[in-house]
Amino acid sequence: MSKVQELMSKDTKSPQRSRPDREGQTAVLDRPKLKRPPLYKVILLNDDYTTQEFVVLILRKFFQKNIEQAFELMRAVHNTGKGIAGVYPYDIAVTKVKQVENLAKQFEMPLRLTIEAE
Ligand code: TYC
Repeated sequence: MSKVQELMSKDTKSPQRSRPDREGQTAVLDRPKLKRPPLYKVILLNDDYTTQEFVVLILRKFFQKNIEQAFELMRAVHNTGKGIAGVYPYDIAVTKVKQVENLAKQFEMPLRLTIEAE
């Protein structure tokens, strides 16, 4: 087998941990191991003025909840002060907070959200 054939025959798709036969060898042909991005909780905060209906709408539109999930979470936030709307990589979490707070502003609702590292 030529050097080129040898190179082509190597399985570059499997991560090294699934190749015990290559343990201890330099992993130049393996794909770099990708770390998953850290995740952040988008936390919905209760207030006295945002309508329950608006919160349910937000949870359906931005956080992919169905009617039952949205209503249950809205009631939980109403009763306890806060609740997790969703968990996302940082940029997505930040974008959701901005989009929701912008829409709330347009509807003159004081709805607020925060972000917390998982
Ligand atoms: N407490 C609000 C009311 O009774 C409803 C509400 C629920 C507001 C959840 C914000 O994140 C919230 N109208």
